[in-house]
Amino acid sequence: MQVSYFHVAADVPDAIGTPDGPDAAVVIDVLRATTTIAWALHNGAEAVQAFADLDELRLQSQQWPENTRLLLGERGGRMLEGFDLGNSPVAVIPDVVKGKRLFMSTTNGTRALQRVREVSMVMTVALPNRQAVAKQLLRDQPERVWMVGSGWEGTYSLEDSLAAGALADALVTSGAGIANDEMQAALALWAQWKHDPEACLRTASHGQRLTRLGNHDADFSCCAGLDQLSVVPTQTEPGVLRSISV
Ligand code: 3SL
Repeated sequence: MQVSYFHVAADVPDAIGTPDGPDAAVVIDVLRATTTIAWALHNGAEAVQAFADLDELRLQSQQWPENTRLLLGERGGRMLEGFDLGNSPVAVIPDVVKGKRLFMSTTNGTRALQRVREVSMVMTVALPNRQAVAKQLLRDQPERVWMVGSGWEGTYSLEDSLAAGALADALVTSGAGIANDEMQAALALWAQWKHDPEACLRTASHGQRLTRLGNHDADFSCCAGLDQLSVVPTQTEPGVLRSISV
């Protein structure tokens, strides 16, 4: 297995679906989309359906029974008008999400998912399910794995690189190879912050943005919690993530 990391969707090479393309893609949005997805599926959501485009989300969600759907999302960190939930991983508790389909759109995370949706194996990872995703990859042994960060509006984000390094660390110790410099740098970042990931999240520019928007202490703590969940959010049809437990 060879693992590469791309900081943002726009860096992903145009090779998906060709012999040079990936066998698996792993999307990362630590603050907060892929953390929320992991917790929502862990807490019993039927599926998370991700949309880059809000009009498309509204259209598709209306075709779903009202009592089993929830609209979840944000722009710029703020909950969207008319939506049921923002993008906080501590809000997707069992009482709220169990049995529901979550129609989700976020500033960056769902765009990254859209970029790789044609890859035959697509998963999402965050710090709470890092080891679960590593186990699944080690079991499936895709030859070429592309991790994709969500960043912020096309720019690098520290916390996504941290999680890429955390996942790579678990893979490399089981024999995976590093395929690009971005992945090497992410590993170095993980080595620096692994004893205090929450400090890294709070230092990151998006962490600071969330702090400016209000108290997000519970979100920081949740997003920084390492290896707590066994759920592997896996794309089972285009844009739809379901829970696979390892
Ligand atoms: O950018 C995203 O997709 C979101 O995760 C950002 S936020 O943390 O919800 O503001």
